[in-house]
Amino acid sequence: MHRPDATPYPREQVTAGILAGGRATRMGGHDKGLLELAGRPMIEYVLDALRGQAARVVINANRSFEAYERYGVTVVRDRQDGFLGPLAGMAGMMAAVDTAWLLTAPCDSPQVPADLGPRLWQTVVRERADIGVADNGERLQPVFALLRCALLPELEACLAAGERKIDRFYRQQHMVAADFSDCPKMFVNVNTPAERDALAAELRHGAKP
Ligand SMILES: Nc1nc2c(ncn2[C@@H]2O[C@H](COP(=O)(O)OP(=O)(O)OP(=O)(O)O)[C@@H](O)[C@H]2O)c(=O)[nH]1
Ligand SMILES: [Mg+2]
Repeated sequence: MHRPDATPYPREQVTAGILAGGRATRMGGHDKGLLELAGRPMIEYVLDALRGQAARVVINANRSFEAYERYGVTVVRDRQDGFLGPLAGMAGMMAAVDTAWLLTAPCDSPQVPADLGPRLWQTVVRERADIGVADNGERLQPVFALLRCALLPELEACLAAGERKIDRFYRQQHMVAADFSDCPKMFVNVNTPAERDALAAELRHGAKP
């Protein structure tokens, strides 16, 4: 019998896109992706987690292009200027990639699960959906998503109409939520210096034998 949820994860048709295009105002304007966390720039944690889940990785950024290019990835700007939010970054990446799917994660959540893409994929395939989004058990976490790149015209129309909220775009599409309530660490994100210090202490502690 055909079991749609057994459809293997199409890694070769997935580009991972790291959202690093924000202003980081709560971090004093310091580019969050390049900020050190327990000895490494934050983006490196996310790169390491996503590399195995995609044919290639791109970084969405609006500054620090050379620093990000040193990771050997394509750096993609937002589709529109003006820091319109992550939705503009998603549109920029969808326009730049040549795979059928875009897997997104933010640069400021260093504990991305190694099976984020495959788990989102299972839900997408089961429901024949165009977008799979992680849910932490309480609400959608829309920056962790698997999106069909063919949605670009719809996304551009939505941005052109002034929409900035990711959730509202998703709800106009065939979207499914994927339960990640068993992975609370993936949703720990770093917005302020105090949050950075707290997570660094936790990671260092966890690294001890
Ligand atoms: N491409 C793009 N990404 C953004 C933009 N604003 C926020 N993001 C990304 O969305 C994710 C969540 O945003 P926030 O945690 O609010 O980060 P931020 O906006 O840089 O930080 P604050 O200025 O302190 O709100 C992060 O990965 C940001 O890089 C934007 O205008 N364009
Ligand atoms: Mg913000």
